[in-house]
Amino acid sequence: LGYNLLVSPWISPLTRAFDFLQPSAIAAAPYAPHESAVLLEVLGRSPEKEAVPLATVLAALAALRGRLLRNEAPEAERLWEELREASLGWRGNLAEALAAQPLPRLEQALQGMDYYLAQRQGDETALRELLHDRNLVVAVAGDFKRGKSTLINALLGRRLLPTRVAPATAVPCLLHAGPETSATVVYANGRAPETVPIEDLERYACIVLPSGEDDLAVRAEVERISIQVAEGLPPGLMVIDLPGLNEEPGRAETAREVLRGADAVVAVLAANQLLAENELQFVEALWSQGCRGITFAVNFIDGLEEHEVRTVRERCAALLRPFGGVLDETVLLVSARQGLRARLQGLPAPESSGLPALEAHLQQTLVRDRERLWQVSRLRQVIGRLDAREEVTGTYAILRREEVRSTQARYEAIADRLKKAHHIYAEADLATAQDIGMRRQRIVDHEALFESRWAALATEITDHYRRESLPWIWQKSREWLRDELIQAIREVHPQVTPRPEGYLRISVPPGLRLGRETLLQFYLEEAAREWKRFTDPSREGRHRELEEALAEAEREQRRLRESRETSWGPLAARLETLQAEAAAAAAARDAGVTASASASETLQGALLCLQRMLQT
Ligand SMILES: Nc1nc2c(ncn2[C@@H]2O[C@H](COP(=O)(O)OP(=O)(O)O)[C@@H](O)[C@H]2O)c(=O)[nH]1
Ligand SMILES: [Mg+2]
Repeated sequence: LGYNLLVSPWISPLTRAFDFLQPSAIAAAPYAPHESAVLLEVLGRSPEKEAVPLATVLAALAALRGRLLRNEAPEAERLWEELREASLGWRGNLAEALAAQPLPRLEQALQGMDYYLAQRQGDETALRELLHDRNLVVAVAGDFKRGKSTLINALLGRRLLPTRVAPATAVPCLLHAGPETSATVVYANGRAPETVPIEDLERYACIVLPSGEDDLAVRAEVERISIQVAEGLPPGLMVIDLPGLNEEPGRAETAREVLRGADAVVAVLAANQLLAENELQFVEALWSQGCRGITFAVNFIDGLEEHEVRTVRERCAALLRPFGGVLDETVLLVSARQGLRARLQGLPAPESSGLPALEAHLQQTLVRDRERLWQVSRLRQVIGRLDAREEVTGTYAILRREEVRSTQARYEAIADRLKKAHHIYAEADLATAQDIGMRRQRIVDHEALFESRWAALATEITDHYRRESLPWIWQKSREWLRDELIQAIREVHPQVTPRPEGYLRISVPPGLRLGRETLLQFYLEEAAREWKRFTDPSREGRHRELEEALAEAEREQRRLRESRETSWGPLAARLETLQAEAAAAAAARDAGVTASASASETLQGALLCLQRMLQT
């Protein structure tokens, strides 16, 4: 840029970012060689005394920020913030660097910039419009009731804009020269603009007073008012009367938005309330955005005594010096009311109103130096907007990255809980299944015990009756059978009641001629009956008990499964939505990173383009 600066405020964040990127990114193939060259040039100089061209540092910043954003490490984000902080003041430096250029170079730079923007992918029409619209935009700004509207009226020599004791201007009023004086209301909701009689301006431009409620509906949708002025305004000048900056937040924001697009600013202050906290902030903000054509009109001097005027002059000189304020050059003491009064009577504004001096100054800066003012301002605005875009998109991408991280963390936490729960459930399932199996087995064993004992007894009986002699069968076997039976019953059912010793009955066979087999059958049936009589109740009772225990275990298993469904279901569903959320966040992050990378590239390219155009 032909303008050098000390790099000290930027050197340490640059070094840190550069060091951070060294291993991962610098070696990577797509790293543009000139970025390394630029950075090495910056870093190779001593921060104390050596200077580097501004655009070089800015291009390095843009490049580094872009790279940091694409880096996933958390440090990259901190460094991004640091670089952002470090480069905050550069727009002012840029404005001064540009102001030092000869006019033909500035013109060349504008054309080069326009060409560059036309080549960029994406629609840069809004930015290019800034380079094509040759109007010089002058914003008249300040807190409410500083006499902004009155001052414009005084300069025009007529009561055109409404003024009031209460805050009056609610929407920006754009004044420009035209064949006749008229006003066009532009609506915010897409309604067609409407030309209204200039006398009715107050109805559209003013803040509603409690009495005028019917106007509210109309005014809420008014975005701005475009006013053609037949006399008193040089062509190519767009003067904007703004709502107060300390007003209702919506209107104040509108005013600030307009200010960002202003090529020159007339800051209206009040001599009797010089530079309140927020006024100082607004001036500082303008200055740091690189706005340089600031004229300070210190109004309301008509109410001051001679010695008070002296004090005001001294204070103005001291307070406004950091913002290019030079007494009687860019800082002018005026009485808008006095000037307006004289002019309304057809008289010239008196010297004491300060208006002639203010006019002379405006004539110089806004008319004679307008070309330079406009060119510097538009180049600065284009770069400023590209820089703002880089920051906004970068911050957006960082926030989305954060979002991806937090949804992923939540996803993992829930997935982990589900995994653990799965383990616990599996173990519990196994245990219940084992328990149920065991209970089933118990029933089987229980039945088997009775059956096998009976089978053993029956075999024993059969063996005996076939082996022993018939007399033994006739005389002894009944006793023998009785003992065997009691023993078998006691084996399967030790606490049997009534006691079989007393109550067990085996009948005597009916006929003497019965053969061995028939006797066997007879005693078997007798034994079977008594066996059943003594063992069935206990066998069945125990069987029922075991069945009930099994049923209870099965019920418990069902209960477990159901309760699991209720806790597992929502968790699994949450996991699914989180998965979708994480995917959406990742998509937003990717889009953000792409947009930001492209914004970084555009800014970097614009700065390099500026540097080239101004060096040739
Ligand atoms: N005494 C005096 N009053 C003024 C001066 N300039 C404006 N006023 C009054 O201050 C009030 C607010 O003025 P206005 O132009 O509406 O202020 P704005 O809100 O900044 O546009 C009106 O009543 C004006 O008449 C001035 O230089 N001296
Ligand atoms: Mg006003």
